[in-house]
Amino acid sequence: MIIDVIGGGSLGLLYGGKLAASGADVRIWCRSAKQAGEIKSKGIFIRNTFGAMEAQAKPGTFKVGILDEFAEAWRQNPGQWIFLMTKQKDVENACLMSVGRLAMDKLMPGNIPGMVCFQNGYGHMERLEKMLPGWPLYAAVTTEGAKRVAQNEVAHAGAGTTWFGIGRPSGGTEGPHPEKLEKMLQLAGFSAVLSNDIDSRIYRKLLINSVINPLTALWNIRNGELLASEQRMRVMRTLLNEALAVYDACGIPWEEDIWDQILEVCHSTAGNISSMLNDVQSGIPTEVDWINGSIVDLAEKSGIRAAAHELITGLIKGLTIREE
Ligand code: KPL
Repeated sequence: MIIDVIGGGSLGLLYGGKLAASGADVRIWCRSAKQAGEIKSKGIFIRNTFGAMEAQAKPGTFKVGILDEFAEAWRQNPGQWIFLMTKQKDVENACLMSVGRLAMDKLMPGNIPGMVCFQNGYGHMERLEKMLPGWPLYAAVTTEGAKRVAQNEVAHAGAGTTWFGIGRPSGGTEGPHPEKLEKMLQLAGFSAVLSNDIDSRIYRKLLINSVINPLTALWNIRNGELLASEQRMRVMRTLLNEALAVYDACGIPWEEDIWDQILEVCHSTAGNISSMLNDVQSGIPTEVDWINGSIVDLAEKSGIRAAAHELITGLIKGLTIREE
């Protein structure tokens, strides 16, 4: 079973590297030829929190290329699963350069690969469904913590769990042997779960990210530092309460203990830098439009306003000039 990993960011290197190191048949597709060349000649290194080597994908044990080459390589040797591991803002672009080209091929339903989409936030599954009608689209929610530290190296900041399942827009079309994919991921050392309730995981993660990510980014603090003062926790609560009112207005269910879950994530990832703070520190656009911006959109759709989420979206966008 061939797995094509689209994206050479932190998650792409983590999953691609660990899968290749476990002997899985993996092809990794990067945006830049420089990164592809670096990975091809040196392989992929995954280090744990103490800097020790957790896994190493040796050169020659997997394939690597640039996005532009994906469609032709796939036509010559079709793969069964695609992991879309780009950021939300790059979904369309990366897709147009790679997977989207296969959409014109009129593949027979049994030959269409399953695609697992690892984006944070909300909205990408609907957009992908328009680009890839009839494809088996799976959404993934992961609590793995990873940071790319070199073109071919990733620091595995915290082992988590990855749930994947058929996202709502896919209309229930199954990918090829999803249980086999689950096993392959487990064999590679991931705690992977094939879920039949992925939408509630997505909505729960959206709540968690919409509270932790913008505040850590705005205050330039690690996740655990959110718990350091009553005042910070009151701001967290304000964002959460507003998001819950939006969920109620949209008829989206939420769990009674969601506040405790958020506090638990702050504890268990206390030393981590959130992905949004990481983007701000790297001076690149954040995913705020698809996290807090999604709460604002959901609110608008149900005729209410999410003023706090609107405000925080604007404040975060002000932090990275290129987002203007
Ligand atoms: O998912 C995360 C992120 O940083 O995007 C959390 C859960 C906040 C962990 O850092």
